[in-house]
Amino acid sequence: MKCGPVGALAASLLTLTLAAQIRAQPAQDYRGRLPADEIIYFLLPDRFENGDTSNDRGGLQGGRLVTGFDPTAKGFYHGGDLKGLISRLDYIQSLGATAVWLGPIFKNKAVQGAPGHESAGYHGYWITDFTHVDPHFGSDADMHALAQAVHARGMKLYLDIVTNHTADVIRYRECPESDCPYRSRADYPYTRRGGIGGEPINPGFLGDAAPYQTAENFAKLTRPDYAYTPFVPAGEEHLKVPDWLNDPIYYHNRGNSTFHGESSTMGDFFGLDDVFTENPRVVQGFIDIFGAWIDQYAIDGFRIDTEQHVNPEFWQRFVPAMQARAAAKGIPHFHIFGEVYTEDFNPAQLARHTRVDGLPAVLDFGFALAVRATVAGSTGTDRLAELFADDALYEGGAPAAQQLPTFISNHDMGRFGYFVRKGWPLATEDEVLRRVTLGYAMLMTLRGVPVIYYGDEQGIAGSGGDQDARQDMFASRTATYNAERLVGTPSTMAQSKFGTQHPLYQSLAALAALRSANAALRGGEQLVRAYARTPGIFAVSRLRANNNSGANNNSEVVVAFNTSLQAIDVLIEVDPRSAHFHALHGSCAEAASAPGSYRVQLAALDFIVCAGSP
Ligand SMILES: [Ca+2]
Ligand SMILES: [Ca+2]
Ligand SMILES: [Ca+2]
Repeated sequence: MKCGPVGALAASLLTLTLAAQIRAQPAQDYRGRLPADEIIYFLLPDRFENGDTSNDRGGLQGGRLVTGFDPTAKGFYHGGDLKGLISRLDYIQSLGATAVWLGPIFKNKAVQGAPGHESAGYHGYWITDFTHVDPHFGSDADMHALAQAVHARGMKLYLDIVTNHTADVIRYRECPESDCPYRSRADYPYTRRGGIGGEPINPGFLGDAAPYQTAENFAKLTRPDYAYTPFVPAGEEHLKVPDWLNDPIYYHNRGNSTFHGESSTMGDFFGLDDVFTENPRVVQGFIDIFGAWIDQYAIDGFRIDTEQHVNPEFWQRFVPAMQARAAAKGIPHFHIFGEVYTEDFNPAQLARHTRVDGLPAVLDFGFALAVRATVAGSTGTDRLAELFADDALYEGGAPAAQQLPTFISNHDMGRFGYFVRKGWPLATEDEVLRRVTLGYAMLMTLRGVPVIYYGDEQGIAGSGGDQDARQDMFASRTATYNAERLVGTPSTMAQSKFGTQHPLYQSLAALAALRSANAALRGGEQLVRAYARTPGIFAVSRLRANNNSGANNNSEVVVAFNTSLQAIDVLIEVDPRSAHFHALHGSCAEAASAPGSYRVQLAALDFIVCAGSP
């Protein structure tokens, strides 16, 4: 019945050998890897490692409401920076990650919010200067050093970018508290000031619809006061960089989004200034901004924040421009994946953004919810089968779904350990650890590009989403974090957490090594082999993609999971040519039971990875 961590410990020697081999590869090899070959490690620079205490206040003088620095408050800067990250790249690479997805590092408005409700831009999503690194995180020179260090290891660097909004700088005369309700295009047309009874303005402007997104039409939009009267507060007239971003004409100025209807793309995200992304001047502005980051730092890909709040035509121009910019820089497989955050994460809604917007990939929220339902909940494994059947919806179909970044924890929803404890409140700590291990086993072996959320490998679970899922890897001074119970260790959040002995670190490293060594697990076609209406068996075959992999790679790799608390003993269908099997993880039957049939025996919450051969 022993499973997970013990098996992983046995595999850890193999892991370290493979990790050393991966590190020994010539660094330029990384450029040849496809997006699906990567294992992504997602971290928030403020919360990862503090390599330089002299930048903790971002060069600002004063209290926390000026500098944004308060390591005791979860909504403020804690001191992490790029130098700290550079010092921990060995830790990340030893885990088996091949790419780092860095939370936004652009200069932010340090503190925002109404009196008594202030918080800081530690998360990086309140950008004022799109062209420089936030001084809390270091300097542009530190960014160069980071990009160089990552690439020298043969790893890739993905930036988290925002084009939907900037920091909250613009205010409206009608409601200075930033709580203005959304005013629609019908009620407040562009051609009247403050509603249909108002004075005529912007004569000849035909609006923002796709056929009219031309420089000629937008030259007629000269007044931004059709819905509200926007203004930039005194002293902040040139806060944003590049300077064109300071002109209210380049914003929608229609009040706060309700996240429904037209306000989804035109409304302010909780007061954050919503950019007029239909205007070709704005499109070119963002192409220039983010193209320069590719040019200067040889960035390998972008994660796009709040993607669904920007009009499709913007992406139809922006995405090819970024791919061309990267290709010109010698980066052939630049990856772009959008955050499409919807109410139920229906794959149809996610896939729409690959078909209409032309995004190469979106973050697979559907995967996160399916694993949560089946492993942190008690939904039948048919939930997973349904998810993968819908891969047909993505532009390019199932092969394109191979490059969707998958995850089970993130900075907004929360960590998988939290969901397990919430879903199984009576579970023993051993069961919680097994469930988190099983969830990560699915992430590392099923189709998609695995994204490991920093700190999960140390057993960080947290108490919720957002600020409650953004803990410090360095010794925390935040009381709520320090009161948390970690999974799989008696350590506390008050200690630095960069050891490599945690059972989840060991399991993840073993799985990462397995994935990196096996082409079928990275980009192989996935056939769902077995599932049930109840918790229990879920099995797939990964079939090796046609490539020039070594002779000892098998054509079929069977991966089987048991999501139930009972042992299972079942037959699953396999390729009739797979007569023999050897174990890549766990205990695998050595031969098929008959051509096309394979016996799977699994302890509670266990999994196996078995490579077939003729
Ligand atoms: Ca620092
Ligand atoms: Ca605003
Ligand atoms: Ca928008």
